[in-house]
Amino acid sequence: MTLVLLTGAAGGVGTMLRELLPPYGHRLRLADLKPVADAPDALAFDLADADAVRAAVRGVDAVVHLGGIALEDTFANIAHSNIEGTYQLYEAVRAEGVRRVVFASSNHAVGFTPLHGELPVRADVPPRPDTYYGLSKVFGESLASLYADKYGIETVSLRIGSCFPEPRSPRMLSTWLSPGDCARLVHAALTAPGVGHTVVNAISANTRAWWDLGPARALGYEPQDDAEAYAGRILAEHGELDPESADARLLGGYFTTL
Ligand code: NAI
Ligand code: 15L
Repeated sequence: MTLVLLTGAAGGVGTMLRELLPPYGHRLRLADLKPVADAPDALAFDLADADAVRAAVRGVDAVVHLGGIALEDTFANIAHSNIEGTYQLYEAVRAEGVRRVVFASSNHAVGFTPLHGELPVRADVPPRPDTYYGLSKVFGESLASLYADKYGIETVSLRIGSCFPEPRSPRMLSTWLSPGDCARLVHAALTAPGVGHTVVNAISANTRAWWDLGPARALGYEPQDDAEAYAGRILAEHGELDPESADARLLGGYFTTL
């Protein structure tokens, strides 16, 4: 049984993982800026508050770091929650001797990667952020690399596609990460030996996938779901992807136009 700090526990992914991670043997300490529904013991603090972050991290075996702004925003807001917040998290982890972080990165760290090049897109493509939000994920991945090399703190950075209960658009038929596969991948990232800093693409076994899952599978991830099960309904509602649209041409889709 490991004790894991889950930041961003009030959010969409946090709410799903709260239910799905404990059966894998992980005990959770929940944290968010906002109150967490039905969890009176959850910690409430801003990730940029160094003392609060350090107290939250004390005594845990690992951190699943979901907290932060999850869409495009002003640079000031992104800098506060995602850049300062992630820095404070890693400083606390270093000071308290925590060995492992699973970092919720995003496809938007590489969102300007074209989809007309070599497919599937590998996890070692160069950074090509599509927003200030994506830029903050590049920062998070680089911070994880620095703390792995300098202090031996291990991180798996998950470049998540689209993690929702069901895919919501034609693009998500390629980018969906189901809740169950998210939990499988986070568990693999928490337990695989010797990860140093590893970046993996994080989607389900989608028939229309654009992303290579080799590095995720090397951690022991075996996805069970495929967005294709929803294709009939999604395509009847929205039609096929327009090949000229940003969603069809670039990995980050419409974020590249924001
Ligand atoms: P969300 O917006 O539902 O949850 C994020 C949580 O972080 C919120 O509950 C919010 O209160 C908290 N938060 C924001 N700023 C904070 C701060 N300064 N201090 C403390 N807590 C703060 O987002 P979601 O969808 O659950 O995503 C979770 C993580 O996964 C995010 O880091 C997001 O960037 C990443 N991700 C999510 C994807 C998805 O499809 N849901 C895709 C790619 C990445
Ligand atoms: C993300 O990084 C966002 O947090 C999420 O809300 C989705 O929009 C997702 O990417 C996506 O690309 O679908």
